[in-house]
Amino acid sequence: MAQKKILVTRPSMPDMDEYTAEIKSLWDSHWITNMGAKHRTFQAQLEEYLGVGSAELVVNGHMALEMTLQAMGLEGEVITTPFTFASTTHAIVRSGLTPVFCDINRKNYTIDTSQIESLITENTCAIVPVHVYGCICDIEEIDRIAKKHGLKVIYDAAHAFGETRKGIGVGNFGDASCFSFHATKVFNTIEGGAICYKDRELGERLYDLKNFGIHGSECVSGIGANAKMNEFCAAMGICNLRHIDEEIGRRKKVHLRYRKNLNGIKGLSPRAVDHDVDFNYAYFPLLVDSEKFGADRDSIIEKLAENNIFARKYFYPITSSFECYRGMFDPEATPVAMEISRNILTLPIYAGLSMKNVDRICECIMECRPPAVT
Ligand code: T4K
Repeated sequence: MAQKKILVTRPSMPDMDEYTAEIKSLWDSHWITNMGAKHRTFQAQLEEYLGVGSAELVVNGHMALEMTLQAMGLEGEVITTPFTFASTTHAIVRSGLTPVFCDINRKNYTIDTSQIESLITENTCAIVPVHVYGCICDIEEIDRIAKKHGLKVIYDAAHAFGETRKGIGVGNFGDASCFSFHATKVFNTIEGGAICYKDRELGERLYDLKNFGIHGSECVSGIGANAKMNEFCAAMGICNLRHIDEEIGRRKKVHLRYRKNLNGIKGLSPRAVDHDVDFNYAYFPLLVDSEKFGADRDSIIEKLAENNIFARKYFYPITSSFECYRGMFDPEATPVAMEISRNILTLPIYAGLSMKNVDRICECIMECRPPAVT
């Protein structure tokens, strides 16, 4: 019998009645965008939840990155990693900057800080590290390097919503942290994002960029775009924020069940979880050593798909080898990123994924091994 499709993720949605109650006032006010009541409420609640001084709400995580790079008035080279979603690299390039790719570490696939300084030139203006899969970068070392060389640090925190390290909210690190609230994220506003920052002037420039630079009905003092979060998305944020701790708790159970099933299997490495991090269980990456396991990443993906289970190759290929960048970068310059990207898959994880289905997914993976190694 064909089983129901299991996708890599499934957006969390509040009870329909809860959302309907939340948006009812929009029919009274007819104020549905341009920093209305929901926007203001959600912004305040978000700042409190993330434990940050200031957060600017925007239309999506990508614009959070682009606007931050632009608001800082950066020029020249930006050190970043290619083991990420297209958005990180595209945001740098679309802002007129040149990405310089640093390799990642094998421990948690974030930027290899031991290589950053060798990539700094007189044209380097910033570092854009990625908390990939919600693994927090080596923030102390990045901070040290940035201070020593006078560089800005903008974290791509798209995967790290709600996480803390040593009790400090992830949005407090660097000069700015950019979050994504896309449907596929741990926390969603359908589409949406936010930039957490400390510098008040940066906040003013971000606001200009998100709202055409308008300051009052007759004053336009900045050359801005339009990246406002609308009231329906903000209302979704208000509802989903009420349930976020429960959501993360349910994801944790899925994560632990995967670990219980897969730990100790030769050739399979679930990513390590740092003990000083309060994790959000955004993704479940699994690194496959085909020689030891007896099957490679792609054959596992295929086998799962035959069983209506759709894991993903986040993040393959690495961004420096994208077709649109052909000839511009050398993907071989980041061999660890290349290797991990070729051998990693992300398994389905979301709050509503049953333990029965987690077990089924793991059984399918185990069935990929040839009889000789079982
Ligand atoms: N930086 C990083 C490191 C990021 O990972 C991202 C986004 C960004 C920046 C930019 O943030 P945003 O501008 O997106 O806010 C998905 C997401 O669209 C993207 O937000 C995310 N990263 C990326 C890692 O994953 P795709 O191309 O894989 O999406 P798609 O449509 O294939 O959906 C993935 C799965 O989710 C599907 O199997 C089905 C399921 N799904 C998806 C949607 C949209 C649903 O069940 N319901 C839905 O409504 O990029």
